[in-house]
Amino acid sequence: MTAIARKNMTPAFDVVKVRADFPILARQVHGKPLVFLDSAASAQKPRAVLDTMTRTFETEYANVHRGAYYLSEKATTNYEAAREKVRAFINAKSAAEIVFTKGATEAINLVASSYGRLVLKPGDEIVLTALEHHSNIVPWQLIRDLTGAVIKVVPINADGSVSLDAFAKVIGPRTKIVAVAHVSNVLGTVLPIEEIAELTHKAGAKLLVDGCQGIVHEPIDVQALGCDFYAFSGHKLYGPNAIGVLWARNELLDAMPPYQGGGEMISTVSFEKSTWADLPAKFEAGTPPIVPAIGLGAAIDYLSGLDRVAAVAHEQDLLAYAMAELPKVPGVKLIGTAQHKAAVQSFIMDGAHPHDLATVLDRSGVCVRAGHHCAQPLMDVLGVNATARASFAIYNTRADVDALLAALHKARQVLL
Ligand code: C6P
Repeated sequence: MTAIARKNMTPAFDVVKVRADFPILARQVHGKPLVFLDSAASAQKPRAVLDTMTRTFETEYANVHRGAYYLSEKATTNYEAAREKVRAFINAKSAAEIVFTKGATEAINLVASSYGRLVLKPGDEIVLTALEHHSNIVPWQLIRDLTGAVIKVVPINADGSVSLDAFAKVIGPRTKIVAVAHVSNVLGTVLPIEEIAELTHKAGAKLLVDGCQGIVHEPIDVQALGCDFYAFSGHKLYGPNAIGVLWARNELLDAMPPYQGGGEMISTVSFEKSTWADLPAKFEAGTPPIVPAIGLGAAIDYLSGLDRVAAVAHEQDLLAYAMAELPKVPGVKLIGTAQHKAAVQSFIMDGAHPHDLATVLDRSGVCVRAGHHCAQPLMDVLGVNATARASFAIYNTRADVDALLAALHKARQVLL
């Protein structure tokens, strides 16, 4: 083993082996080794996922739940096996509680539209936080405007944390729904979901967790978290895009009206009246994302084969290293310094627009995201138009952080 390989290894987590599982990491961009620090936007895919999807298309593809022939039965078995893998991965009680969607955005829209329509009356309150992604704001605005409900916002602290006191002040007798990110995609803040669930339930309301970033960075047990809805996207979890998951308690899904109508979600149809299929089909209208779901199952198999506790420790090491070293680059300021953080770090550089910064970093092979990260209200609170953001995944190394730091020094010379 080379010295570089040894430097990149923590005892329980073999990042060199993990990197070898992700073919794209071997490529260069602009003649430089790829340093991919934008996994919060979409993670790269291990070969196991790519191979599973190719094999499915090449040898086991047909529509699901319809055909009385071998291939359709095989595809159906694989699709439903993926649902069971998701169930086990998040410790849901039953596979009927796992609804496949095309992403977290659709999952949240489903809840806002269906559950929101069921429970919200004029004057009822929907509680969000100031750090939410647009996907956990706009669906609630749409249902607010239809029902006459009101949106209330829990403020954040200067370091990007959200205190329980602030929740306690905003959640009240009119609160029907609390909807919060598990992990902020901009600040990396991890929200105290179990405690928020307690406050929510004390008020007789339900808690939706936008788990897009949360599920990536720590093992999830939806029953232990105590929330009522948990939404996430496959593409951030090393799976394909066009697949997401809504988990909800069975009794809630049972009570909720369908979100979309069409094939698959019905039991009977006549021009007078239609009746609905059992869960989870009631919420899966039309031909579902068959191969993406199977690909997500492969991503879950892949992650389950790793020591996830060691993986979290590895990512936390990268975060701590980046948080210590980034401010040493002249003019660089960290945005998001809460105590409990996942491996996502926003920053700005004095005198350089984050977009220009990201463009210059790219010339060094370093991919970071720049912009408002679909969190414009948060940008307003922070008093910035945009940030640059480095997000770390299981395949990143301290050498990647070093490459970012070197590229930032170079960028200063180009931009300032
Ligand atoms: N964030 C980023 O931060 P979709 O597009 O449905 O897969 O995920 C939407 C979404 C919802 N909630 C959170 C907390 C998110 O981070 C995201 C996606 C990406 O780069 C794209 S804006």
